[in-house]
Amino acid sequence: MKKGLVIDREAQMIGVYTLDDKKTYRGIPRKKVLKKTKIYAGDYVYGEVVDENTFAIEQVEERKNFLVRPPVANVDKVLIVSTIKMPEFDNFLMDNLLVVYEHFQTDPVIIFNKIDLLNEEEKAGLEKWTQIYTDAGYDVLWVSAARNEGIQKLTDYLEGMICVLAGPSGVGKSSILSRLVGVQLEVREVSEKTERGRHTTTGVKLFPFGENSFIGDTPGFSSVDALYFLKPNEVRLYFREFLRYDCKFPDCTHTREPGCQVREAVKNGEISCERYKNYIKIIKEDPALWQELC
Ligand SMILES: Nc1nc2c(ncn2[C@@H]2O[C@H](COP(=O)(O)OP(=O)(O)O)[C@@H](O)[C@H]2O)c(=O)[nH]1
Ligand SMILES: [Mg+2]
Ligand SMILES: [Zn+2]
Repeated sequence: MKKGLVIDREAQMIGVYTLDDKKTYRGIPRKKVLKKTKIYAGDYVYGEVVDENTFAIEQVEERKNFLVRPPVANVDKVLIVSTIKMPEFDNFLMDNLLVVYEHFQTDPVIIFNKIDLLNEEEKAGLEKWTQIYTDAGYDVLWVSAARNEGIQKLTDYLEGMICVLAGPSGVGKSSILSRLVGVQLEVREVSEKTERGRHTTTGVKLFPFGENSFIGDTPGFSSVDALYFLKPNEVRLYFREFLRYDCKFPDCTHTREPGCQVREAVKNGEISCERYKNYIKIIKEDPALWQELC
C-alpha cells in the first residue's frame, strides 16, 4: 500500500498527499475505515491510487496526538509566535499557551517575530525573555518575516515536521506562513464566537514546505485560559522547569508545602520569578506566594 498524509480536510473533502511522489489526490475512505475513526488533517493514511485523481483510504495510522484547535493530528511543533513590540509581549498569555499546548502533548517552540523593529533597549528585552524561556526548557527562535531574516533557519529547524501557528493577532503568523511556503497566504483567523457557535469544524489545509515539512493555514489559540482545559492542581505538570525538582511531597502544588524544591529554586534564582508569578496567577492563588520570594 501507499502512504499518504491528509493535507486538506473540509466537510466531505479529504486531500491526500502521497509522500513518495508528492502528488495530491482526493481521498475516498473505505466504509470499514470510517466505522473505526474520523479522519483529520495530519492523519497518515495507507491505501491505493485507483485513478489519477483518487486515493482509496484503507487504513488510518494511530495518531500520536490531536490538537482540538486547529483540528490537526500528529502535530510535531506548535509555533507560538510573539513579538516584543507591536504588539507588546504578553508573558502571561505566553505561559497560558505553553501550558495548554504541553497538555495536548504537542511540542511548543517560541518564535519572536519583528526583530527588525527593536532598538537597543528593546533588544535587551528580547534577550531577557529568550534567556527565561531557554532556561525553562524551550527552543526560542528570532525572525523577521518582513526582512526574511531567520526564515531559512526556521525552515531547517522544522524539517520533516507537521506544524501549526498560534499566538495573538498582529504578531505576523500570516507573514511567517507566507515566507515558509513561498506564496502569499492568509492564516484563516476564526473568531472565538463563530467557532464555538458552529457544529461543523472549520476546514484545515496543510501546506508543504522545505524538506517534507507541513504547516497549517488555520491558527491555534490567540488567547487561552489554561483553566479552561485543566484543573488548578494539574497546571504544575506543564511548567517544564518544575519537573526537574523533587519536592518532599510528590503531589506538591508548589504553594505552601514544606520541603518545596520549586519554591527553593525560585528563591535562589534557578527558576524565573516571571514564570513562577504566572504559575500562581494561572492557578488563581495568592500573589503573596510569589511576592515573598521575588
Ligand atoms: N516590521 C515588521 N512587521 C511585520 C513583520 N511581520 C509581519 N509584520 C506586519 O505585522 C502586521 C500583522 O502581520 P500578520 O502576518 O497579518 O499577523 P497575524 O495577525 O499574526 O497573521 C502586518 O502589517 C505585517 O506586515 C516583521 O517581521 N516586521
Ligand atoms: Mg493573519
Ligand atoms: Zn513543590
